[in-house]
Amino acid sequence: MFNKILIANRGEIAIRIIRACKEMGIRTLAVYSEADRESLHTRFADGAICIGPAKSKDSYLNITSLISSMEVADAEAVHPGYGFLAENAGFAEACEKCGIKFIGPTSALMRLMGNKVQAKKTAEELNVPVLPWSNRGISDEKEALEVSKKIGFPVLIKAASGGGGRGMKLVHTQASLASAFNMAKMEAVSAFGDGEVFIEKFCELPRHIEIQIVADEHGNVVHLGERECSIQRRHQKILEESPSPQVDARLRHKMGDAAVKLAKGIGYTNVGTVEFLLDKNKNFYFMEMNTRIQVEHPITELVTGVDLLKEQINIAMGKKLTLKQKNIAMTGHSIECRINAEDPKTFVPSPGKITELIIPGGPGVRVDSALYCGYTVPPYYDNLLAKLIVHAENRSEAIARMTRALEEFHIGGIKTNIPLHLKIMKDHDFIAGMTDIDFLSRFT
Ligand code: MV4
Repeated sequence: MFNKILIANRGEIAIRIIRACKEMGIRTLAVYSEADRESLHTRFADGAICIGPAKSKDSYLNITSLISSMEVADAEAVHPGYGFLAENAGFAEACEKCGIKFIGPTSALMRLMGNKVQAKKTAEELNVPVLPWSNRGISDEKEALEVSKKIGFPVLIKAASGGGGRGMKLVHTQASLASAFNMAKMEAVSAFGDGEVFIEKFCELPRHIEIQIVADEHGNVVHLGERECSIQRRHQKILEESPSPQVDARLRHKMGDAAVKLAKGIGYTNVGTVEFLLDKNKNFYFMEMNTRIQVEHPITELVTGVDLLKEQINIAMGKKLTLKQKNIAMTGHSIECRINAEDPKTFVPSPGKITELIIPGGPGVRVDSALYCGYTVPPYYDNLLAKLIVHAENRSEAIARMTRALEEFHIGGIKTNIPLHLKIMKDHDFIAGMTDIDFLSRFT
């Protein structure tokens, strides 16, 4: 049993973690930057330590400060949340060396899945479907051309250390390959400090479907079905739902099996997400594995009734899963809207003081947020203000519920994307469940 957990994060996810700890009788230690003195997570935790200046690099990403905070305050485990150090294998390794339990998989597994060439190779070896690809990192133009011809244009050049869609180059013809290849390599060096790239067959207008998995430290793995995450802009998701309107029980079973096979094959532990692309013909292909709790985890919690944060903590304490695959069912339909501090038309961030706040409620509504009236949203971090999550008996009722909850939601003093979400709720393609990854660019 953990006595005290340090929460190496801020905002709504820090609060989500504190809530789980409190219900489990575990003490919590918050950390905060100088810009977050007035943040709700510092008040909700049992204790709080300032770890540095506003800039993430100097505070939430400062591994030395975090480790010494844990030692000073006697915290035996750390929850990284999402973003910041959540997928930093170096941080997980530093914790392992200091005898601090990192609530997540091992540093070795994070490193394996963090390299997209290694991850893909591993998936392929385990017979998880992948798109035709170079089968290795590609270092020169000549190799790139040979491989691309074999795969067939169009191809995508991706950074091995990239992920989340950053640093991809689409190449339609042989003539434009060399320059795109060299550019991709250079950009990969400057963005990730690693110039390794690989080449993959381009999949046109796919959907992004991901499977949630839960794995204990005794070899038991289950999946909790899928999330449909195609509605995004520049690789930032803005709305997610579960189940996907495009996935039936048979496909869910196949994708879930593939995700569990991968997790078991690599000895994965804690919660994780296996990302797939689903093409027009409903073939699915492994893309990446995320080794963290994700922003959109609540929709899975609402349709399965599983508390993913408590699962994470119990697993990290060495407990065996009590979940059994045959007992996991998806009930009803859940949608999450990410409410961001931004102009709904230009997407320009809009930090500032919240002067009025009315939070929606009523049946089937959940709001995960760190907002309060009078709070000033700092300009230094991501602009997620709140996650508005609904659960209803079926998809059309979930859309109706989300519409009325969005109408109730009032945030005064700053701009938010609530109007954009209301527009999506009325869109015919959305209502029909026709949401591929280009939905939002067609829409705005
Ligand atoms: C692709 C693809 C098309 N073909 N790979 C972007 C995020 C990363 N996980 C993988 N990504 C993509 N990989 C092939 N071979 C299109 C995307 C992609 C995308 C995927 C999921 C959600 C949104 C996306 C937006 C643009 C591109």
